[in-house]
Amino acid sequence: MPYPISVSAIDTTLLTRNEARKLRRLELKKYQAYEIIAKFEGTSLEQLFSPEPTRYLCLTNLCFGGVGGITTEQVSEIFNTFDGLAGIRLTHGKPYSFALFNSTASALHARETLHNKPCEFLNGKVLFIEFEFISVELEKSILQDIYSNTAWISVQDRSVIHFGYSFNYDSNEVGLPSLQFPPYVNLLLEKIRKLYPFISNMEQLTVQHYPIGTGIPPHVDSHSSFGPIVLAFSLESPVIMEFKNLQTGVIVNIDLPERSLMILKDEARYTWSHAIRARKSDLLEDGRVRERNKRVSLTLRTINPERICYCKWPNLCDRNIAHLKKDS
Ligand SMILES: O=C(O)CCC(=O)C(=O)O
Ligand SMILES: [Fe+2]
Ligand SMILES: [Zn+2]
Repeated sequence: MPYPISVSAIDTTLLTRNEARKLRRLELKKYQAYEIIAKFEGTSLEQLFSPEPTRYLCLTNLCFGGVGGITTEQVSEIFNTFDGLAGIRLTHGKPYSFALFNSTASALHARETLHNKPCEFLNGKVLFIEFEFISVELEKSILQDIYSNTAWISVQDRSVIHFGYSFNYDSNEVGLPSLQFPPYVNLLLEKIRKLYPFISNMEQLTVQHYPIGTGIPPHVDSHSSFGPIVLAFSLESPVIMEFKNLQTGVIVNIDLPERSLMILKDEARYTWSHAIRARKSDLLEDGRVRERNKRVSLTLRTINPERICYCKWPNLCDRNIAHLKKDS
């Protein structure tokens, strides 16, 4: 694996500001991953990585548990598609693992196919994160408004308030029309639609308060109750959200910073479950442990008026148009 280049040395001419920002963020992540390896192993990268190809590939941000938490089977599923795989060695407590090949050529082929290729899920097609979407001042005033509300109901260890429509956690279905949207939400939606014109008017808002150590179990927001886009704002503190591909079992951890907006669509909305693990700290990609703090989220959805889902995954769907056609 070649020695990492410095982030400041990236040529960003010909790129838009947004593309350049994304590239810099990616390079920074890679740079940090290399630095972490050097730190854990207590030696320099020149000592650790051969300048010539070898039979070994180092997989960064990948281990049991924490960020990149994954099983051997899940990694094997990706690498088994390459000839000459000899084995996967996952580490415990170190944020990197290894793939072993029978020959240098087969290792090189796998590396050329995978290295620097963004994960389908994260490449900004189905999951988007807008950092600092909400200003510090706006966050403060939204939180003031939220904490002065008295309509909280308890759900497991967290508290929720529903606006637009209520939600029944027993039947996992949208309920009756409820409180009107607070004015700040309309402001946020106006800004979202400028950046993402494909997003229609949201109709249901859930405000949730997570005390330290609490989370939300793995789930997919009800297909039949809600539309194809789910929005989630994070306030007050960041958290790691765990996504699991329901078809392959692959797990991807996404860091949701405070004041960010997350948009889920297509696969991210329908074929991956999401969860926040109930724990008091999160393990970050750079190996640091981040203590949790209390967190507030605002999730927004549209309503499916006929309670029918038109998604492309009827086998993962609770009430798909394909099932209904078959039954009639
Ligand atoms: O708290 C969050 O960011 C997500 C909440 C969520 O997944 C939900 O309400 O369905
Ligand atoms: Fe959800
Ligand atoms: Zn569906």
